[in-house]
Amino acid sequence: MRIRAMLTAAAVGSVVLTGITVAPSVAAEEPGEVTGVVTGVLTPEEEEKVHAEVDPTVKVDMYYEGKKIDPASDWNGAEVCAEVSEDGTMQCFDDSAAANKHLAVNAPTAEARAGAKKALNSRKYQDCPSGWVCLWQDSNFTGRRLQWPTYDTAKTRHLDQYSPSFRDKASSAYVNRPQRGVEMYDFRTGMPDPHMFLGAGYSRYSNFKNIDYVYGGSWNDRVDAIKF
Ligand SMILES: [Ca+2]
Repeated sequence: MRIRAMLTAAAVGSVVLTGITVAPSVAAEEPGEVTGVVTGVLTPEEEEKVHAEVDPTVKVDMYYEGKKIDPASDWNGAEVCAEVSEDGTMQCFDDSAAANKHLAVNAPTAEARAGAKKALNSRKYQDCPSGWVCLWQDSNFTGRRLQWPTYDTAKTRHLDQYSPSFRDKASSAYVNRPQRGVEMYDFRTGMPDPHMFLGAGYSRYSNFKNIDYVYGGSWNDRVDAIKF
């Protein structure tokens, strides 16, 4: 892995200024659709400027697994390539997870590093579609997942109903809808059943270990039923 140059603050500034002007896709967490598209032709001055800025004969160096990719080949099996230096150098990866892991540390700007880090840490919850409630077996929205749609009225399901049973397994959750929270239960014999409420409004719970359980400990691996 080679990163060519550490950029100075001034250079970073110039990257921002000369970057793509469709800003929402850079900064927004969940960018909305672009509603307007403008098409047309360049003025002669604009044309001269853009031609001066790009030279298709100057090839960009692309690296994958520590080696330069043969320009005559495809990407040697890589799936994602990202610019990692202001000189245009590209680093290629097997998948998004590998890319974000590398870029969280090595991307050329602080903003790009932060974005990669965020994507690396929270990407998984987006696997739960809008309008659904999801429970994962592991923390940080990983492992086996169960998901339930939003009906007109709330339903209750015992997690022992699934095969293999999901009872005492849930560790993270995402309520991916604007309204109606979720209630979860732990059935206990000989003592009142604890319950907890997950808020509506696209709320995420990355680790049930962070949620206190009324009899001590946490809610991790305790949920027996869900009302959604
Ligand atoms: Ca339980």
